[in-house]
Amino acid sequence: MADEVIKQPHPVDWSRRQFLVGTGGLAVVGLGALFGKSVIGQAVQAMAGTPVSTGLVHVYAGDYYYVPNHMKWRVGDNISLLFHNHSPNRFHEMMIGQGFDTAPSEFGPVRQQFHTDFWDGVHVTISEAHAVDNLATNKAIVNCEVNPHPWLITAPGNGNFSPTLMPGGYIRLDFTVPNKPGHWQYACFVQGFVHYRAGMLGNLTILPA
Ligand SMILES: [Cu+2]
Repeated sequence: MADEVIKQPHPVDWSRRQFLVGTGGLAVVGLGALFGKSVIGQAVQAMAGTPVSTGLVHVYAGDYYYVPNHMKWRVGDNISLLFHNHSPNRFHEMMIGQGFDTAPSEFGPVRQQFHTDFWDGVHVTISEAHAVDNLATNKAIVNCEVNPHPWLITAPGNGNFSPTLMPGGYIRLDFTVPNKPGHWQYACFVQGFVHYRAGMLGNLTILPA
C-alpha cells in the first residue's frame, strides 16, 4: 500500500479499496458556506459542553479533519447520519471503533482500521448516496434503498464498516444507536499515515439510555 501511495501520479488520494469498484468520476466542488460559523463552532466546543446529537446529524470531512470532531449520541436514539466529503480532490472515509489494527510499512506500523467496529450487528439503512466510492458493510446489517449501488461491498474481509466518499460525495445512514456506551473514535484511514496522522479523527461518546 505504501508503494501505491508514493507512486500515485494523480492529484487524488485513492481509497485503498478503490480497485474493487473501479475509478468513477472526479467531482470538484467548492469548499463553501456549509463550513459556516455554527458548524465550526460545534467543532471547537469542549467535550463537556457538546450537546447530545439526535435526528439529522451532519458530519463533514475535509483535508484532514472532521466537523464536528466531538459528538455525543445516546443509546436508543434514532440518528440519520449525513456524512459529507467537502474535500475538493481527496477521498475520505469514516470508521467508528475502539483500539487499532496496524500493518507494517516502510514508515513503521501504520494504523489501518479500528480493532473493534462500532457498527457490528447494527441495522443501517442507506437512504441517500452521491459520489460514494465504496461502503464496506463488514458485520453491520445493511438495507440499501439507493439503486443501483455497485459501490456496496458486502463480502467479508474488507475491514471495518466504512463509507468512503469521492470529493463532493455524501451518504445518509439511518440507524438506532446500539447499546454500546463508552468512548469511541471516528477516523479516516485512507492513506493511513497521511490522513489519520494528520489528525483526521474525532471523539464520540455514547451515553447510556
Ligand atoms: Cu481521509
